[in-house]
Amino acid sequence: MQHRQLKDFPDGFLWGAASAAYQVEGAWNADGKGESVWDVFTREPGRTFKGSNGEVAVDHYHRYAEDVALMAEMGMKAYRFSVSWPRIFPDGRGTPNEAGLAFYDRLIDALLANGIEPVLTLYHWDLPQALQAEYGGWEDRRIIADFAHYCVTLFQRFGGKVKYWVSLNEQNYNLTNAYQLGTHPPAVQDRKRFFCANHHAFLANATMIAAFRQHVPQGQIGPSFAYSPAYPASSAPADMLAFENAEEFTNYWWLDTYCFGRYPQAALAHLQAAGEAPDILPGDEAILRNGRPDFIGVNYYQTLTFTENSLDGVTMQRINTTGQKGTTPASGVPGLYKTAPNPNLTTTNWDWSIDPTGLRIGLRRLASRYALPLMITENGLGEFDQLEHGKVHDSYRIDYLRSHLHACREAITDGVDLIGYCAWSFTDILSWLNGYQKRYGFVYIDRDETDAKTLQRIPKDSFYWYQGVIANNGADV
Ligand code: BGP
Repeated sequence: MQHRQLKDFPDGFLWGAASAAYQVEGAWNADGKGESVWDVFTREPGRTFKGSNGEVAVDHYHRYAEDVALMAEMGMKAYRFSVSWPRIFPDGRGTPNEAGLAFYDRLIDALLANGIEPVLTLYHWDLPQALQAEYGGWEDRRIIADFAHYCVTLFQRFGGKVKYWVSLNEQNYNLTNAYQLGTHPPAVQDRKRFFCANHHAFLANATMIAAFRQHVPQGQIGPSFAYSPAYPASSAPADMLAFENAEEFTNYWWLDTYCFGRYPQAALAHLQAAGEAPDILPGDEAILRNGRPDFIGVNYYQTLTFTENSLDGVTMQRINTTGQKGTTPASGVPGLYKTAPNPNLTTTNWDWSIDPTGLRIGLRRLASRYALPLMITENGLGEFDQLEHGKVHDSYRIDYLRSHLHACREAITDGVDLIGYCAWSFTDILSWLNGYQKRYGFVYIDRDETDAKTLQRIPKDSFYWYQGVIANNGADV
């Protein structure tokens, strides 16, 4: 579809940027905060790049006022951040920690005072360690009530001033790493346990959305999904089938369940035959159907291309966490699909394909299938940046963001109801497994894996570029 003229971004479009508590806040044990699973996991040798962790991160907990002032200078209209569950409930449940709630009050109030819409993520992976230790976190149905209690506490406290809420961030990516690859806590590799934990996360998500309707009736809520639209490696029927398998198992397994309240049929039948399906109890389907979101949050970085994979073929492989280009092996599920290179696309140094058209394709697929508004809750380029004479000339990041924003505009012209765009990330932050060398921010942070240095904030070239984009509502992208 080629357009002679593109539509403008709508009035009130949420031009933003995003972060997550563990990746920016630091202050890991300040003011009564409890431990999260990440506080414990990163202390174990060999888990993260050079043993990096979020104990200090970029010290946003203490420097949030300076960071919000920079957001205001940039003209940002929205800031997506997450609340740290163990900062509110050090033991996962019980009586809330007032000092933790007060921090987010200060942050939200500072955003609102600067005309920046807060977009609050309820869960970005930092589960209270107490709940992991007590009953295995997402593997036990007790998590559903504890998560609801935590969320309702936030609804009651912030519901009057926060309109946009993100329920679970990248349930698909986080739990795949946690229970299939063994690369996020609790570092398990077991498909049955994976689908079980994932089912509980769906139930927790839907239960909490039902509570949201009671407590924040004017608000909007949706999950953030790590969305890599699938391509077939060729038009050979075997590749097309592998592509269909990948779409069902890597995308629709989550999106259909969030939006339709049911699992995709072929994937469920396959798992039942393999003895890997989750236990679906009477009443679960009604809970899931009651949790339809108001919008879908889209975290888009890349498309993935798939080809057939024999029954004794490759299994799931770890991602590249070094930035050494070309070191990512094919990864897949035997008998279903495996990844293949796409010769039409270039990649980043971490082997993530760069594909703005894939974003347009993905937005259209979601809009057509689910008929919901979409918000891009993450999109960005992780790269090595160089600080030279106090400046960072990140023209490659500007190119990446501009081309993806252009794809957004094309999707809007195609009829997609896109309400916002949150670039990942505002400042440089800790990358979960990649340390501090894989930078995403508009604002450079003076620190590395081994030394927290000055933590000085230095706007990059992309900061001033995005400032201009926002000022003219994207008319030039
Ligand atoms: C998403 C996460 C973010 C962020 C981003 C970049 O999966 O929601 O928290 O980390 O990806 O990923 P990475 O840091 O691995 O490059």
